[in-house]
Amino acid sequence: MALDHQVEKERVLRETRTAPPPMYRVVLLNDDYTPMDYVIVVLQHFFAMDREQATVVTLKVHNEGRGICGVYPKDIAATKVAQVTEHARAHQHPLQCIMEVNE
Ligand code: NFA
Repeated sequence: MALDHQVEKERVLRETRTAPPPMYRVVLLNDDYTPMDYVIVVLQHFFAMDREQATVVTLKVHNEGRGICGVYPKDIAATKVAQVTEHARAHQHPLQCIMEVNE
């Protein structure tokens, strides 16, 4: 009967449902050596911020020790961390960029 069919469809949906994949925060950590202007440029370039947003995040990192650059799926977050770290090392800055699960 059509009703049995609908009930069965609902059971299959219930039993095959999976949680959405976790998202990851990309976080910058403060240090005593990386120039403020460099961090602002990095945030504009790799995280598509305008200068004003980038300045807010940079000052947050400087004053509070860390700041969130964005929240992404795992592979995108890992690529951002690698790109920022490579760019910083290529310019001899000790800037640290990490990712952490967002719940
Ligand atoms: N604390 C750094 C300085 O005073 C600036 C900085 C900001 C470094 C954000 C790293 C991240 N030059």
